[in-house]
Amino acid sequence: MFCYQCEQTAHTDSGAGCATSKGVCGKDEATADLQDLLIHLLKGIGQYSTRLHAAGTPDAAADHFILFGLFTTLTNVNFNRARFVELIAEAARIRDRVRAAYEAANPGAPPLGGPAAFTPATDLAGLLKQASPASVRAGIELVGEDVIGLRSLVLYGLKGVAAYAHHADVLGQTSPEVGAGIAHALDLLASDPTDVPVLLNEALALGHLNFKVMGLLDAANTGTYGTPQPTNVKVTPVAGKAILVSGHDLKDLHAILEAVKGTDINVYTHGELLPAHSYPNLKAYPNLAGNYGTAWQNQQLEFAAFPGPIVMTSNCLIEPQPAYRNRIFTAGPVGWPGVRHIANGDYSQVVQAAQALPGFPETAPEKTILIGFGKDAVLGVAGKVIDAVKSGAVKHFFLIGGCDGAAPGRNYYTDFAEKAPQDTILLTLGCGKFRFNMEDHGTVAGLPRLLDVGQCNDSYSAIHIALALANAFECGVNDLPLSLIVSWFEQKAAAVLLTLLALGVRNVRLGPTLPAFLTPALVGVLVEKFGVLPITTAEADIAASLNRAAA
Ligand code: SF4
Ligand code: SF3
Repeated sequence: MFCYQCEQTAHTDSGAGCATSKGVCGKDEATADLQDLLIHLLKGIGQYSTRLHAAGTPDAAADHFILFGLFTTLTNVNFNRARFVELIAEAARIRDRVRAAYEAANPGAPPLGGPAAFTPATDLAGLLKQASPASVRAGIELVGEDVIGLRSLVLYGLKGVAAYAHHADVLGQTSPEVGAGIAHALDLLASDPTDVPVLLNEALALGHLNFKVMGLLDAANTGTYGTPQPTNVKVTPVAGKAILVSGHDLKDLHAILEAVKGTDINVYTHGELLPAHSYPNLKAYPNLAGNYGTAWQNQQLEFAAFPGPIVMTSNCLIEPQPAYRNRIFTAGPVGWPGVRHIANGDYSQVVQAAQALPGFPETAPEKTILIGFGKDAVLGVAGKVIDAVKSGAVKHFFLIGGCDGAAPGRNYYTDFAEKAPQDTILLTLGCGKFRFNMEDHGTVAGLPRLLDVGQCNDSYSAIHIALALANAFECGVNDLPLSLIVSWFEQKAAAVLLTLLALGVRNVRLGPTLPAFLTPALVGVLVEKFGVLPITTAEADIAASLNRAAA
């Protein structure tokens, strides 16, 4: 096994990367190797799919499968090796189907090589023997660390794009352009590319594609559940039976709210599902009681203390503890061996589990937090925001966005939010906000100082706000009194970073550490071409941001 796709990858004397029998996240060697093989087969599908797209005859089912398959390999999504054996077999069947379509349309064309020609074994032992050439490090002795790192940047960015595209896809928002872009990237990776400019261009192309995907996701969420509104959300439990829903997937939450209709079961959101409370068509459900807990890395304590069933709809899942293993369920791309999986959107067994479990014995003293500042809510008060900047009442905006995690260096983000001057506005999104969103940050110029834009899935909204402000001030995004303080953990964040770079956004402060797959040479490119800055200390970075804006 070798994996260095996330921020918490192992660091040892022999370098960065989880390379023993188990990754830091709990992914075991067999599962890691099977994920590599699944990606290898997805590359093979991509080789044919990109040609079918070019001919105007895409296989939509293959495109859906690619999104789902890539999503299962994100950090903290699926740890179930048996599921990967099934997915590999399904991938081979789909690859054979797109190959047949391609060959029928191109009689006499030479067969494609590489992953397109790969025949997976039919059992676990056979598959594990085949895994080594599919590793991200395969061929490193020939091409070197920089090329492997750049291929990894493309692959991990691609995984993030695919995950967002899958979220949009389940709500019916997709486009052939997305399928074509993803197949193109897989086809390129299948060719074991070594050309640095080609790989860099592909990374930026994925950044642009991700912007489109996130626009589709925004349309999917708002089109289905309405436009997010500023909303006070209870973050304290109420007496009664309870279900906890975590991850990012609004559709699963909606299905659960439908399943508990007419019962007295309270549904709580966890982690990245907090923003669900701001959608009119979700908050209208009386059973949606509030938000419970914080970010993903605290789930083992929080889930153990929750007195009802828990549903993981997407990332981030970590090893279920015995205290709640028999009352946690997975859905969609998520999986853990031995944990019950809801494959068909039927949540009746979760409802039954809630009825059988004790629920909260009493109602805690009420506390609420304000959320729901997506692009429409913020731009609805754009006049006020612009006046506040022009009058000098608001000096600067900080977008403190992205993932949370367990690294001690992540206190930086708490410090940053606490130490940012009172005449600044803090925009936030992603699960990193749980480090500071339960505090009262006050108001400035009649506006709340902390504006919660939503999930990491809502990065589109934040970029849209920045572009609209730049338009209003008749300047570029880089000339706004705005600094982006990005915390990354997994591959969705890699995709968002590529989008920011592709859109020409400079001076992104990235932490808590830089990705291990970025070699010093690649970091040099990011610093020189895109002005990416590693974080230092909150005090120094706040001062530097304000000085730059004043200069
Ligand atoms: Fe290690 Fe992260 Fe890969 Fe898990 S996902 S094996 S923690 S690099
Ligand atoms: Fe968080 Fe996993 Fe990235 Fe959606 S839930 S931001 S880490």
